[in-house]
Amino acid sequence: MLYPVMTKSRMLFDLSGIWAFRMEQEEGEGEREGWAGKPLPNPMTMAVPASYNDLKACAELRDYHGTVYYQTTVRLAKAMLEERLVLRCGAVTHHAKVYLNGQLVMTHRGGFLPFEAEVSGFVKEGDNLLTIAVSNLIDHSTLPVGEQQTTPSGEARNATNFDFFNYAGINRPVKLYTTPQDYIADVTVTSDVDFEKGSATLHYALSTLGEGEARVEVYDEAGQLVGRSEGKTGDVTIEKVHLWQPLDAYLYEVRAYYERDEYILPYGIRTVRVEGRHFLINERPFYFKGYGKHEDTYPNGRGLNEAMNVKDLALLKWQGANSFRTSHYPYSEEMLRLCDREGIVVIDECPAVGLNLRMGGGFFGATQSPTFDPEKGIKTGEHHKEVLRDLVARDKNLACVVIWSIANEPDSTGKEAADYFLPLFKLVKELDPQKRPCTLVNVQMVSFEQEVTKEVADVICLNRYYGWYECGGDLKSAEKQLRAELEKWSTLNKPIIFTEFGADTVAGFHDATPVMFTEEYQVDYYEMNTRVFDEFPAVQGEQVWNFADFATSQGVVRVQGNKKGLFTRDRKPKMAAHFMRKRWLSIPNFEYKK
Ligand code: GCB
Repeated sequence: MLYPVMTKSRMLFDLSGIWAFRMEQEEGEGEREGWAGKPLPNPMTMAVPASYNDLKACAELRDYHGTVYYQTTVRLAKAMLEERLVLRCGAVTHHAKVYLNGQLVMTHRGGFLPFEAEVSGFVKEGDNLLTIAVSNLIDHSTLPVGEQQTTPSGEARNATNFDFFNYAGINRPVKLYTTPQDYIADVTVTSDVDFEKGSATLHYALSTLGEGEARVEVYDEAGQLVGRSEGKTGDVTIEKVHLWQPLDAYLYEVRAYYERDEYILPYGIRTVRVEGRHFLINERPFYFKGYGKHEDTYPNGRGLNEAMNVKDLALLKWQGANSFRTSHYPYSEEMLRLCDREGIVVIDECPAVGLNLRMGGGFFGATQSPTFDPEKGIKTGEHHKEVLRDLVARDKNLACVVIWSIANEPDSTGKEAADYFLPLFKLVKELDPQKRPCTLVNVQMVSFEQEVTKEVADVICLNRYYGWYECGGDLKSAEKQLRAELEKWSTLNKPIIFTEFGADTVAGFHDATPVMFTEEYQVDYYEMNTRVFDEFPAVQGEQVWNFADFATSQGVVRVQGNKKGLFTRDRKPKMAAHFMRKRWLSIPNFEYKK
């Protein structure tokens, strides 16, 4: 799905701002009372985009369970009605029903991907009432996975089967845009690089609706036309190509035309593939240095925070890092476009987290049951495919995305898991025009012997907590176990990336004899783990858990949130941030391990 942009044929309106807002007091109240068709009764004010949870000082809203209503009046000029008008939501978490003037325009399931509909038939010149009903309920059929429960005091509770706060609301911008009646619905671009000649050929395909002539023009960063081609599909060869490189981004502009319509796509040219234990970007072995992150800031919650996105990438560069994983859901298009601009390498993860009921769901509330049990297990199969389809459709043209992550820490053992996950690898390979490498992030509880995706995964991604959950406080034993495990994974002759390793650390806790939760212990933890990584040629990357402290469900293992950040939640470095900075500044992006 195309990101909405302003061009000479397309008008774009961002509906961000203050909307009216109301919680349902009981399920179905909004529909019964017809809230979508009239001004909400006694509304609160609410910022869009943002998660609603932390925006007022009340626990009722923070821990709300159910459906809330957002509403705004959209005043349309006549000129907008003369074109094809589309309403687009960047992400509504987790489920949305969108109404215009009381009429249902579209519904959407899943909280981290965009959706849109043509609304020309639903609107009129002047005032239009836009209402979005948002549900935050998650269960065994949603991604991420949760569970509906009742507390001992009789209240409905949304148990999350994952370790991040269930922030909800209109988390990304709502926009209106126009296109001509004959329009470009999608643009797909792939490229072949001839490294000897220093040239590249772009292969493009426009999907269009209506009647018309199509062509494509490609411009360099100086605004010079470097190639063009006629037709809905075609090739454009660029001599003396300027490649997109990690931390040295270069973006061409692919300008697609179809009759009166123009769409402009920034496009970085680079290659990516796996060869043996090397992960090659532009044919050179790349070493991943960076983080698992979250979209998590105060008080925005998971709401788009562009200022913090800019800051985070600046801190990433300050640390000598070059990459991150969008743990544990697709991040905003705004963030990924920023990564394309800044040359940050991204592992793009779908929201498949919590598919591990057999493991008791960790500490986070779901009931233990066989993960794939037809009755008590997960029922995410079809939805998982849908989400992967939408994810690839959204991000397929981005240079920054170099790996697709199919799931984080699922129960990937046994025949049922193989039946569930192996087809997903196949599907992503089919869907992705660039055929990027795919992975599934392995949990420590699933051993080398048990992991059913290790043969099909192009890259082995490991989340390991030796020195924390395993051998906590005993780094000597932790080191021994980590080494023993790495011996096994190394035999696969595939690149291994540690996509998580970390230790909870409360900023300001210190001790001369390092103990868990102190800044000294976090430094020792990272020193030990990275020393072992350096011994193994197959380890081609290290992404710490986590970039910054983040909000999560309450529980005895969390101290006002998950404290494994190298930075605090307000982005102040802990001692380990300086330690990793020193290390990463001394590790080159390429050819660290030949
Ligand atoms: C994990 C999960 C991550 C948690 C982390 C932790 O394995 O993938 O979501 O936050 O551990 O801190 O326990």
